[in-house]
Amino acid sequence: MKYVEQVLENLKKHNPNEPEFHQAATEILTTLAPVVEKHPEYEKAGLLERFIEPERVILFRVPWVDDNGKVNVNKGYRVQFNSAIGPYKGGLRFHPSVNLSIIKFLGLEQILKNSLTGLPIGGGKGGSDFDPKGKSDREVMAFCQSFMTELYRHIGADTDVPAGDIGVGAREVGYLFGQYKRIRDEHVGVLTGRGLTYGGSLVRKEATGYGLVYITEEAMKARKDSFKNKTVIISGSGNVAIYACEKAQSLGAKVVAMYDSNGYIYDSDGIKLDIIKEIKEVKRGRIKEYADIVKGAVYKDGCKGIWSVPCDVALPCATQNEIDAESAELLVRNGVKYVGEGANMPSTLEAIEIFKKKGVVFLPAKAANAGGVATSALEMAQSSGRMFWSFEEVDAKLKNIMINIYQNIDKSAKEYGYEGDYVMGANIAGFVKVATAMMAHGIV
Ligand code: NDP
Ligand code: 2IT
Repeated sequence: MKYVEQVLENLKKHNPNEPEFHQAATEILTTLAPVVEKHPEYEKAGLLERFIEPERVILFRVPWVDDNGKVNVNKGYRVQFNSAIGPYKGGLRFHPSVNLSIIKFLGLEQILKNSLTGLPIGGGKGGSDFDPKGKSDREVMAFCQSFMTELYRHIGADTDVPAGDIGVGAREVGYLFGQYKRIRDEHVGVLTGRGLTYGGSLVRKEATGYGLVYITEEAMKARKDSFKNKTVIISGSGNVAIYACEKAQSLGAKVVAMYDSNGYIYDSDGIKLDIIKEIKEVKRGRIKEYADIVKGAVYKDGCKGIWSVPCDVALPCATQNEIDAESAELLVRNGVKYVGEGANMPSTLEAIEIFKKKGVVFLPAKAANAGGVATSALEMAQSSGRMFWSFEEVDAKLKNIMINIYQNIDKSAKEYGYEGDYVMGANIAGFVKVATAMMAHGIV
C-alpha cells in the first residue's frame, strides 16, 4: 500500500468517530501523494504520521453560573496541532455542535492555511460546546472567564495565540483577554481580534471577508474578469459574510442572498448591508427581520434553498459541509463560475469533485479565508513592536498577502501538473513549508 493511503487508513482506525477530521485529512493527504513521491525521505522520517497527530490536545471542564443561579458545565478544547513554523495560532469556536472531531479538522486545516500566509505561525484551534446565542452579556462573561481560568496556563504570546471563530467575536475576545490579563498580569498579544483600544489591529474585523474577495478578484483578473456586475450569493451573516459582502459590493457586485441558521433572505435589488449590520452586529437578531424592513425582499425558512438562487459567484461563509453534492449540482446548473470558501470546509468532498469536473474556479478555504489569520499575525507583529499601523497600511498588506497566496497556489498546481486545481495547489504549497521545517527539527 502507498504511504499516504497507509497513513490515512491508520488515522481512521485510531481516531474513530471523527468524521470531520477524516474528511479534512482525506482531502489533504490524497493531494500530497506527488510530494511524498518526490521526497522519499519523508516516509523514512515518519513525517506524515507526525503531521496528522496533534502535538498536544487539551480538554477541560468549564463550569459557570447562569442568570437563574443554575450551575452549567461545558467542555473546553484547545488542540495545539503543529508549531513547526511558529507559535500555535487559530481561533476559538463557541457553538453547541463543537466536539473533538470538529476542532481537530479545523486545527489540521489551520496548519496549512497559516503556512500559506507566508508568516511565522503554527496551527491550533479550540473552543467549546457553549452556545452564546440567547445568553445575557453577564452569562457570556461568566463563561469566558471560566474558560480562560483554565486556558491561560496553556497559551502565551510566543506559545499559542487564540482568536475568534464562530460564536467568538469582539465581545468574547474582550472578556477572554480581560481574564488572561488579570490572572497573568501581562498586557501582551496573547489573543488577536482584540479591540482597537487594547492592542487590536485595524482591518482584523474586516480581514477574512475582504481577503476572500481579494483572492477571488485575483482569480478573476487572471481570467480577464472582475466582480463588476456579478451576481453573488453569500451564506451566513456573521463576521466573514458581512465583510465579504461589503468588499464585493464595493467592487461593483450585486449580492442578492444571505442566510443565518434559520433561513435565507433574497433581495433582487441587492442586499442593503447597513440593515444586515444593524440586525446582526448591533441587535444580535435574526436575518428574517430583514424581509420585514426591506420592501420586495423575501425570507425563506431553511438554509439549503440559498444554493438554488442563480449566481455567478458563490461565497459560502457559514460553516462546514454547507454545500453538498446536490447543492453543488444546482449551483453549476444555474451558471456559477467562481466558488470562494470563506468558511472552513464548507464544501463536501463530493461537492468539490463536481466543481472541479464542471470547470468552476474553486478557491479552497485554506487559501481563500487565510486573510483573517494573516491579519492576526499582523496584529501580533504590531503588539510585539508596540506599534499601531493605519487602516490603509494593514489593508495593503492584507491585499498583497492574498495576491501572493493566489500566485503561490496557482504556481504549485502547475508545477505538479494540476493546472487550475487550487485544492492541490494550496495543500502542496502549504505542506512543503511545514514539512521542510519539520525535517530540519529532527524527530520531534
Ligand atoms: P460568526 O459566528 O460571526 O457567524 C457565523 C454565521 O454562520 C452566522 O450567520 C451563523 O448563523 C451561521 N452558521 C453557523 N453555524 C451554522 C450552521 N450549523 N448552520 C447554518 N448556519 C450556521 O462566525 P464567522 O463569520 O467568524 O465564521 C464563519 C465561518 O468562517 C466559519 O466556518 C469559520 O470557521 C470561518 N472563518 C472565520 C474566520 C474569522 O476571522 N472569523 C477566519 C477564517 C475562517 P446563526 O447566527 O444563526 O448561528
Ligand atoms: O479559521 C480561521 O482562520 C480563524 N478563525 C481565524 C484564526 C485567527 O487566529 O485569526
